[in-house]
Amino acid sequence: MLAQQSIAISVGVLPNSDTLSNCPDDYTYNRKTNLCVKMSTDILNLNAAKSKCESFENGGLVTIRNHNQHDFIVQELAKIMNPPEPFYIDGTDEAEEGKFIGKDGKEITYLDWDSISQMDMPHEAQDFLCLNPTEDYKYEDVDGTRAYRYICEVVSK
Ligand SMILES: [Ca+2]
Repeated sequence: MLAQQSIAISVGVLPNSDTLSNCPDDYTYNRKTNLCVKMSTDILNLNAAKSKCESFENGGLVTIRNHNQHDFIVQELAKIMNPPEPFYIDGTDEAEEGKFIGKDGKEITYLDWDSISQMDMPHEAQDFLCLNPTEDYKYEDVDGTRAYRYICEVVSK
């Protein structure tokens, strides 16, 4: 006699145009900007923050490429942060002063500096980007040693 086999029917969720196939559950996907991001709840120095974001495949600190993406991030931060705090994002000018390179190796041409960054200490020692909470999350260059919140992204495959 043949054993009765139970047939498992998997109830799959149909792919939704508002999601990215490899965007993790606890990340937020924004279709307009094609960003899949997560704002950290912990605070870490730059290297530790970077490693944490990289624990997901195709993950890293978020690279902001244009005004729309920056706007989206600022809006998300406004929803969750009160009072606002600094956040690390991707981009470094370690190799060549003043030329910020993203994690994909390409230059970041969208740089929305705050009013103080370009006038303060020598920039040789400040090679990383952070969003300045006191100036609408515009950019500040920092040395990466301080523990801040950070924004991770997972890039589409
Ligand atoms: Ca620098």
